[in-house]
Formats: sequence, structure tokens, C-alpha cells
Amino acid sequence: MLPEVEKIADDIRTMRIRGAARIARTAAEALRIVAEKSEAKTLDGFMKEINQAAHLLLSTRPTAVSLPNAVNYVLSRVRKAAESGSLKETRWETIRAANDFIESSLRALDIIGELGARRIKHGDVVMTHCNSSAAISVILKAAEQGKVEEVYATETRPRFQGRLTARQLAEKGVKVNLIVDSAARYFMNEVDRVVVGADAVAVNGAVVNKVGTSMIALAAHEARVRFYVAAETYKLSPSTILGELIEIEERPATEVVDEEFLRKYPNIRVRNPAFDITPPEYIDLIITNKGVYPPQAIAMLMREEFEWILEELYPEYRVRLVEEE
Ligand code: RI2
Repeated sequence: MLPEVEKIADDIRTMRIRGAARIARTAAEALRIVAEKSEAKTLDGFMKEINQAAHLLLSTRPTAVSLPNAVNYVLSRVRKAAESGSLKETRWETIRAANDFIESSLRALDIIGELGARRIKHGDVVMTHCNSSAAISVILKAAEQGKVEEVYATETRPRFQGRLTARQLAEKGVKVNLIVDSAARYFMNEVDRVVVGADAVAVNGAVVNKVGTSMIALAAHEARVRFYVAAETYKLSPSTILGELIEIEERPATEVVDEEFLRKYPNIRVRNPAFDITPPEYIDLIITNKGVYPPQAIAMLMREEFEWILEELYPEYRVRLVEEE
């Protein structure tokens, strides 16, 4: 395995590289690096290298579906190119596919910003959680249009990604209040809209995002504050169409307490889920690069976007399609 690819995998696992979109782009980049640096003399040898790298990348973090969606997008184009039997063409197609994914991911962020900003009104106070490039794109676009009065950003225990958000917004001149996560309800009465990102969206419109999101959604629902999720289409989880559940990553206890605490109180079990699930009833809109959807309609978009992946990767689904014809 190339040391560059091992390093990328390690950086994703340890969250030096984080955020669902960035993880996806970096995974695509890792596959491009394999194609650029491969010394394989045969197509079989190259395919083995690509598959090994894909396997390693997929094992890094289990929840953000953007990662397998990116890897599968590239792999699918690589497999098709490999049918030509040409090593050179397959390598080039790997590079092109990775570049296409990265470019369209960046374009998607801009589109989400444009569409999402239309849902923010002049004078709005916006709350956000964690550090989502998609949510920030919406807030910054709306702020550019002079609509955002101020933002409440939760600090986001245990890794404090909310500080990044506060910094990124403040650097662009947005008025930011950084608050502890548990103050979300206290400030909810001052908020007009909540905008968060997503690591995965299930077929029923439920959204998996940074732990704490569902509590904020609950508080927003109770206070009748609109709750929006900003998510590129590659955050949609096609395997949920087949009834699969999204695995919630549980991270090390040392992110919550230090080693000394763990040693001193061996009978205390520290739980540290990285994500939680917000049910569709608490979500008003999912803002995607393909339009704005109520969560109840997301299944439609998911089928349109991922028919190919279901057919290619899930043979049992193909059987069903054939039966339906
Ligand atoms: P973008 C992050 O996960 C957060 O949960 C954030 O809301 C989500 O990814 C989406 O981020 P983590 O990697 O793709 O911090 O919108 O665990 O940037």
C-alpha cells in the first residue's frame, strides 16, 4: 500500500481530516494518487491496488455515507473502463473520475448555499451545530445577502468542532455567539432557523449528524423554529432503501475524559457516540444540490440518484428490478 494512502486513511480515522464532504473528497483523492503512482504492469495488478486502497478507506469511519458513495462512484467508472482491457485507459479513467467527484462536490456546496439562502429571511437569527461546510455555505450566502442578524454556534463536545464554525463565520464578518451544547434550548427562543449538515440521510428522511443534533431538533420543534438540513446528494444512503441501518460510530472514551480518570474509575463506562439520528418529523427541509425537499420526499431523489449503485452493488435489488419488469 502506498504510504500516502495509508496516511490519508489514518488521518480520516483519527479525524485530522474530518467533515463528511471533506472525507469523501479526500477518499477520491487517495484513489487518484493510487492511479498516478501505480507501478502495476498489468490491469489485474492495478485493479488489485485500487481495490485494496478502497477497502482501507472504507474501513476508516463507518457512519458518513459520503465516503462509500465517493469510493463507489470512482470504482464504478474504473470497473467500466477496465472492461476495455487497457491498463492505461483504466488508470486515466480513475484520475478523471476522482477529479469529477471532487469538482462536483465543490460545485454542490455553492448550489446548496444559493438554494439554502433563499430560505433565510432578512433579520434571521440562525443556530448551527458542529462544523458543516454545507450549513456554513448556506449561512455565509445568506449573510452575504445581508440577511443574517447573528448566529448561535454550539461548541460541540467532545471535539469542539463548533469553535471552527464560530471562527469561519466570524472571519467573514458574521456576528457569532459561541455557546455550550446544553444552552441550545435556552437560546432557542431567540432563534428563527436552525441549519445543520448531515453525515447520512436515510430513505425515510431521518438524518444522521453530529451527536446533539437530535436534541437541538427537538428543542426547535417545541419552539416552532424551522429546522433545515444542508446535504449534498452523496450524503443520501442508498443501502437504506434495502432496509439496511446506518451504523453509528462510537469513538474512544479518551475524547471525553483523560486516561487518569479512566484509570481512577475503572467501573465507569464512558460512552461516546459520534452521531445521532434526527427523525423526519423534526426536519422541515433538506437542502440539496438537486433542490430543496421535505424529508418525506427524499426517497424519490435517492432512487433517481442511486439507481445505478443499487443495481451494481446489490444483486438482490437487481433481482427485484428484473421481477418488476
Ligand atoms: P459537511 C461532520 O462529522 C459533522 O457531523 C457535520 O455536521 C457533518 O460531518 C457534515 O459536514 P465529523 O467528521 O460535509 O466532524 O457538511 O464527525 O462539511
